[in-house]
Amino acid sequence: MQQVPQSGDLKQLPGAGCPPIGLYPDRAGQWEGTTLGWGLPSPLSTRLLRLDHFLISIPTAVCGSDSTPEGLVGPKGDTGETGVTGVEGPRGFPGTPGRKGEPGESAYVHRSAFSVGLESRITVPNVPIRFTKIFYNLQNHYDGTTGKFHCNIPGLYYFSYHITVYLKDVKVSLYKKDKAMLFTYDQYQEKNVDQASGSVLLHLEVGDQVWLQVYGDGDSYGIYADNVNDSTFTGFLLYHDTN
Ligand SMILES: [Ca+2]
Repeated sequence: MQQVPQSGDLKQLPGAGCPPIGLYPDRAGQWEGTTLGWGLPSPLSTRLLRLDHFLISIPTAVCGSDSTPEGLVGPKGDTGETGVTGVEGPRGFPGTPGRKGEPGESAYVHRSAFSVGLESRITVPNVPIRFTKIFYNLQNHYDGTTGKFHCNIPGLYYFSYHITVYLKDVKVSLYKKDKAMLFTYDQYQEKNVDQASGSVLLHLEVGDQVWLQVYGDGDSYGIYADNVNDSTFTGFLLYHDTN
């Protein structure tokens, strides 16, 4: 049988670090909670009084481990305003060096170029024209004895020729591996000097040969040559093959 508390009884509720809370029975013999001046704020006192009998059954709600009574969880509040951007922090330490990179392409520079001129008149058709005036042929990929360029580096090549035409028509073909790739035909005008030219990009493999020669069996030997008026033949490697 539960003992009816008497007015003036003082009970201490359990709880670590909990300040004592006095419980007084009211006149009806019911427990009524209030603080006894142990430093708890006045709103808490009011709250406890309002809880009335409920205090006895849940003493931990009155006095938790942090000595603060816990109420029911309220609804989540609104999101607060964004705070002011903080002050920039101090500069960090240098990072560790990265890994060594992969080996690059060979530094070897692929070079192949020639530029030659005509020194003597052409008299025979359908054979390579021999340009014997050498403007540039450092790699010796052009052979002045045959008039042919020999490919030593596979890749894309640019070829061009500029021909002075005098007294007769000119029919010239640029050959690659015994096949005519370009045809240039110029009709000579009486009492005049004409020009004929051609250029092309060709992909060559090692061993391929490129040259110029007069085509047809007609009277087409008008390619002019002397010491000052040059008919020229030029070629150079534009890109070498990478695979
Ligand atoms: Ca003409």
